[in-house]
Amino acid sequence: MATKAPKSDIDETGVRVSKPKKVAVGVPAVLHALQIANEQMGVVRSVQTLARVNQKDGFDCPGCAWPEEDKRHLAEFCENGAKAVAEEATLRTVGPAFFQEHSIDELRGHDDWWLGQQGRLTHPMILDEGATHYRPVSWDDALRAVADEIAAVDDPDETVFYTSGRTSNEAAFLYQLLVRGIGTNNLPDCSNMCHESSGSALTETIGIGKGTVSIDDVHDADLLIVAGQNPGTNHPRMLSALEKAKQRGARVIAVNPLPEAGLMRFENPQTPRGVAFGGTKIADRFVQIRSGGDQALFQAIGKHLLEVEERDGGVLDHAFIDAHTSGFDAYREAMARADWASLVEATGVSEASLRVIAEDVRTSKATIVCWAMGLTQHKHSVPTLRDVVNVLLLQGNIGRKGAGVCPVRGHSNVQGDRTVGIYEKPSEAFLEALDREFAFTAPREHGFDTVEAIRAMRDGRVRVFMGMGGNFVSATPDTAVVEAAMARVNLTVQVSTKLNRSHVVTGRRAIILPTLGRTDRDRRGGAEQRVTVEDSMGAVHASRGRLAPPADDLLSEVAIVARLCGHLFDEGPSPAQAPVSHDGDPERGLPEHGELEGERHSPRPKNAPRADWAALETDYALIRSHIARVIPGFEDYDARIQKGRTFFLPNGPRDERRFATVDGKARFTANVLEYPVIPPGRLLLQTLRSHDQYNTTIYGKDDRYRGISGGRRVVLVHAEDIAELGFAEGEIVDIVSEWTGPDGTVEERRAEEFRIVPYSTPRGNAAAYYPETNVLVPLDSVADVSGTPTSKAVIVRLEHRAGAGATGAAATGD
Ligand SMILES: Nc1nc2c(c(=O)[nH]1)N[C@H]1C(S)=C(S)[C@@H](COP(=O)(O)OP(=O)(O)OC[C@H]3O[C@@H](n4cnc5c(=O)[nH]c(N)nc54)[C@H](O)[C@@H]3O)O[C@H]1N2
Ligand SMILES: Nc1nc2c(c(=O)[nH]1)N[C@H]1C(S)=C(S)[C@@H](COP(=O)(O)OP(=O)(O)OC[C@H]3O[C@@H](n4cnc5c(=O)[nH]c(N)nc54)[C@H](O)[C@@H]3O)O[C@H]1N2
Ligand SMILES: [Mo]
Repeated sequence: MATKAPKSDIDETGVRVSKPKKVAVGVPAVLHALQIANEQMGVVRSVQTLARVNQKDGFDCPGCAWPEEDKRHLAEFCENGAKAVAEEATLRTVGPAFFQEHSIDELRGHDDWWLGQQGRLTHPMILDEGATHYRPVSWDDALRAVADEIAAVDDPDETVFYTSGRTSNEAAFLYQLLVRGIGTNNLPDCSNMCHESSGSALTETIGIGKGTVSIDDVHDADLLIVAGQNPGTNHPRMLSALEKAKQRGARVIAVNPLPEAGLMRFENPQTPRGVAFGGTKIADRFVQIRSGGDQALFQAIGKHLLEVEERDGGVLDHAFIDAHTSGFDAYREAMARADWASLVEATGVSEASLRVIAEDVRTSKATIVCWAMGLTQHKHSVPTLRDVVNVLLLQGNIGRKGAGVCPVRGHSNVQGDRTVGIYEKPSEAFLEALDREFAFTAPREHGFDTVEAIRAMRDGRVRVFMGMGGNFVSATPDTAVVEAAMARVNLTVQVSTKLNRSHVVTGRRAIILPTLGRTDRDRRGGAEQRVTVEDSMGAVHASRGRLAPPADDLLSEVAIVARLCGHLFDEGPSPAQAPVSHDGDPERGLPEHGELEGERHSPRPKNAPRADWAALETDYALIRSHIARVIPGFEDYDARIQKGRTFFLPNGPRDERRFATVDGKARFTANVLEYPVIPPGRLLLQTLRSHDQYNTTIYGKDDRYRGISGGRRVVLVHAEDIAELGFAEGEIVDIVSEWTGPDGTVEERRAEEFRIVPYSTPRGNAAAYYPETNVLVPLDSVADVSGTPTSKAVIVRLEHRAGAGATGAAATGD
C-alpha cells in the first residue's frame, strides 16, 4: 500500500551516527529501494514501473545520465534510480484542495523534504499579487497570462528562462526556440552549476564540450581514474561498468577527500557473485586528496611522465603529439618549472606517493579519467580540467579504444538539452540554421547564465522568470539573495512535476504549470508520443512512459511550450492586454522587434519564428524533423530512434581524432598551479549529496553509506580539527562562511544548528549537505571562465551557539 505524505518536517534532533559503510549496493540497497517504491506507489504500480526502467521501448531512467549497457538486465534498476522513479510515479497528489488548505506563508515554513513528499502537481495554479493562497486556473488562462506578461516587457532581455536537465530533446528544442523568438538568449540552465567547467575546458582543448568515451571504452580501459565523484550514490550503474572493467584486468584509482563506499567495494545485486562473495573491490588505490588539490595531482602526473621520458624515453606517444596537438613545448617547460613542494602541499600526498600514482598512468595502455562535481565546482576547475587533458594527451589517450575523457553528467538529459540549444552563448552556426528553418532572426547577443540571471533579478532588471523543471530557488547559491531576487520579479512561472521551494518563494505573481514526467503515458493527437534523450556518452534514444498520469488533463512539456509559442507568435497579446502595457503606454505592446502587423484576431509580431505549433504539439516526430534540419548529427532522427534503437552523435575527437579548436589541434595548455589556501582556524567546506536525495528533492533522512541517519543538518569534520578548533563531537554549531569581496571587505553568511560528526577527511576539509548549506555559498564565488558556483570550496568557521555548551556525543549505534 502506498502511504500518506508526512505531516511534519524532519526532526533534526533525531540524527544518529554510526560507522560508515565500506561496501555499496548489495541486497540492502534493493530492499531499501523497494520499500520507498511501495510507500510512494503501492506494490502493483511498483512492479509495473520498475520493470520498464531503461528497457528497450520503456522509459529512460530519470535518475542519472550514465548510459545503458547493451545487454540489459530484466530489472535494470539501481537503488537510486528506483527511488527517482518512485518519487515521480508516486500516487500522492497536490491539487486545488491542497492549495486551499495551505497558505503560501505556511508552505514557505516547510523544509524541502516535506514539500517534495506531498506528491505530484495536478492542476495549473495561479498566485495573484498580494494573495495568501494559490487558486486554480484553466490551462488557457494560465498560458495567456504568461504570454501577456512576456509580451508586455520593454526589452526581451527582461525575461529569463531556466532549464533543468530532465527536459526531453523535443521540449528543450521548442523551448529555446520560444525564447529566441521572444528575442533573448537568457537561457541559464542547471549545467551552469554543474558541468560547465568541463564544457569550458574541453571545448577549448579538444574542440567538443563532451566526453570522448563510450561504455565499451570503459570496459576496455586499462586504467580508470575516478576523481571528484561518488558513483555509489549518484551513478550506481557506473559501478557495474567499473566491475566489468576490473574483471578484464583494469586498475581503478579513486581520488576523493572522502572514502566513499561505492569506490571501495561493490556488491552487484544482478550477479550471484555480487550477492554471495562480498562483492568486487573497486579502487586499487585510494588517494585521499585535499579538497581542491586535483590540479596539483594531474600536474604531478604530467611532471613525472615528462621526467621519465627525458631519462629513459618510451613514455610519450610522439606520433600523436606531432600529428594532432599543439602547445607541447610550453606545457613541458611549465611542468619542468612546477615544484614538488607545492604539488605535495596542494594534494596532501607525498612526492613518493604521487610518483607511484604517476607510474600507474605511465604503465597503463589505455587510460580514462572520469569526474563529476568534485572537480567542476572549484574556483580553479577549468585549469584543473585542462591539466587532466594534458596528461591524457601525453600518451595519446584520446580517440582510441579504452581511453579518453569521461565527465559523468548529472541530470538524465542535461547533455541533450545543451545539444539542442539550451545555452546562453549559442554559436553563430546554430543560430543561422535556426533562422533558416523558422524564417526569423534569432538574437545574437549572449544571454545570462545562472549567476548572471540572479544578479539581474536582484537588481530589478527581470520582469518574467520561467523555469522548465528544476528548483531554481533551492539549487542556486546564496539562498537569501536568491529569495530576495525572486520577489522582485513580476511573474515567476514553474513547469514542474512536483511541489518545491520555487513554487512558494515567488515573484509578485506566480503560476504553476504541472506537467508529465518520464514515466507518464503521453497521448497526443490520438497517438502515444515518444521523446528522446542523450546520455552522458552522446548516445540518443527514445523514452516512452506507460503509467497513467496523475491527472487527466496534464499537458506535456512539449504541449505547454507549443501553446505558448502559439499565443506569442501567431496571435500577439490577447485583446484585453494589448492596449495597455505595464507602464500605461499604449504604443508599447511588444519588444523592439514586435511592431505589430494585422493578422488573426490580434496582431502578430513581425520577427516571430514560423511553424505549425498546433501540429508540433500532437506529433513530436515533426519536432524531430526540425531538429534534424538544424543540428548536425540528427539526420533521419525519427527513423533512427524507432524500435528502441540508439544512435551516437558525431564526436570528432572520439571518431577520427578531429579537434575543432582554434588551430584544429588538441591543445596542451600551460596552467598556473592553484589550490585553496585555508586561513588558520577555518575549514574548507564542500557541499554534497546524501544517499537519500536527488539534488533538491529529499527522498529520505538517511545517508546510509556514510553512517548518518534520521537527519541532514550535520557537518563532517576531521576528529583532530574538531578538538584543535575547540569543539566537541556531537556539538550543535553554526557554520559561518567568510567571503572576501574584490574590495577586500569580508562578508559573512550563516547556517544554523549543524551537528559536528567526526569523519575521515583530510585536515582542514569539511563536508555538509546541499541544499541546506547553499545559504553559505556567496553568489560571486564562481569558477574562473565557466562561472560555476564554487559549491565544493567555501571557507567557513564553526561557531558555538550562544548559551549552548558541547552536548556530548551524538546518539551512536550501528
Ligand atoms: N541519487 C542521486 N543521483 C544523482 C544526483 C543526486 O542528487 N542523487 N544528482 C545528479 C547530478 S545533477 C549530478 S551533477 C551528479 C553529481 O554526482 P557527484 O559529483 O558524485 O555528486 P556530489 O555529491 O556533489 O559528490 C561530489 C564528490 O566529489 C568529492 N569531492 C569534493 N571535493 C573534491 C575535490 O576537491 N577533489 C576531489 N577529487 N573530490 C572532491 C566528494 O567527496 C564527493 O565524493 O549526480 C547525479 N545523480
Ligand atoms: N551547494 C550546491 N549547490 C548545487 C550543487 C551542489 O553540489 N552543491 N549541485 C548543482 C547541480 S550539479 C545541479 S544539476 C543543480 C540542480 O538544480 P535543478 O535541476 O534546478 O534541481 P532539481 O532538484 O534537480 O529539480 C527538482 C525539481 O524538478 C522538477 N522535475 C522533476 N522532473 C521533472 C520533469 O520531468 N519535468 C519538469 N518540468 N520538472 C521536473 C520537480 O518539480 C522537482 O521538484 O543544483 C546545483 N546546486
Ligand atoms: Mo548536476
